[in-house]
Amino acid sequence: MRIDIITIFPEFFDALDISLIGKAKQRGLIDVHVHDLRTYTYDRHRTVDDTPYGGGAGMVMKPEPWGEALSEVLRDSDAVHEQDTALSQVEAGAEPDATCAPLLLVPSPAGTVFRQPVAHEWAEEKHIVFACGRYEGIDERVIEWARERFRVVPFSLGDYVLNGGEVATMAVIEAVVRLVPGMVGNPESLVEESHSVAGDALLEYPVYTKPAVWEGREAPAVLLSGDHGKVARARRDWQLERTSQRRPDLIENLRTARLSKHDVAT
Ligand code: 6GU
Repeated sequence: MRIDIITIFPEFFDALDISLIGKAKQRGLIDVHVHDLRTYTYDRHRTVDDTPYGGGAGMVMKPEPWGEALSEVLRDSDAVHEQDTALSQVEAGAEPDATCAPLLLVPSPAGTVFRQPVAHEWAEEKHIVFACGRYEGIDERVIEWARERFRVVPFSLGDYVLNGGEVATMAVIEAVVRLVPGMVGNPESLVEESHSVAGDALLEYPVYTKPAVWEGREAPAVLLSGDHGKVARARRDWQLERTSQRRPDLIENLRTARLSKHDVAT
């Protein structure tokens, strides 16, 4: 998977060399390219924003640097695509796909909320581009122009406001890259975790390790019983208890999902 990031804060992404993502880069599972938006400005002050037409607070990102940056990424993407097409032709039965335009992800508090099922979809992509703007936004004509060249998805992490798209981009990269085939050692751990698509969409149960007693607190006896059935039932109870306390909305989703499955079956 190739990932391009366009930002006015390229240093933010130095952290991609750490931990799991760093390993993915070293192993060649992902190929990350960070572009400084100011490279595509030509004035002395390298201006990327301006006051909004119609008035109002804050600044809006100017369209011209975005047009240039995205055009450069598109030229690189053609190379990615040609490489891949050549490979699949060698593999036989080369299938022309209509989904070859790169995916352009635009972090915005006005986007649709990013969730785990979407992380699984994006983990299958060949080329993802992140356009990190400031929260007041990029001139809307850039998005319209980009829709003719990319598959554009404005996304949000949730109902709160960040100053720019960089932290949201890091979050999505971490969520997506760990799902890229070959990333996680034991795929079973992906099923059990919170919000898992294949699992039950309940929160994870609390976990314990040695020592058996710490600061006078005992680990739950059932976990030391060696009875796998009992352990599984206890964990299921803890999951339900924790989820109904912290995320009652997930319990409601589960109920409606079960109901609709029942409707189909009968
Ligand atoms: Cl993706 N961007 C910004 N600027 N703020 C956010 C967000 C994204 N998600 C939640 N708040």
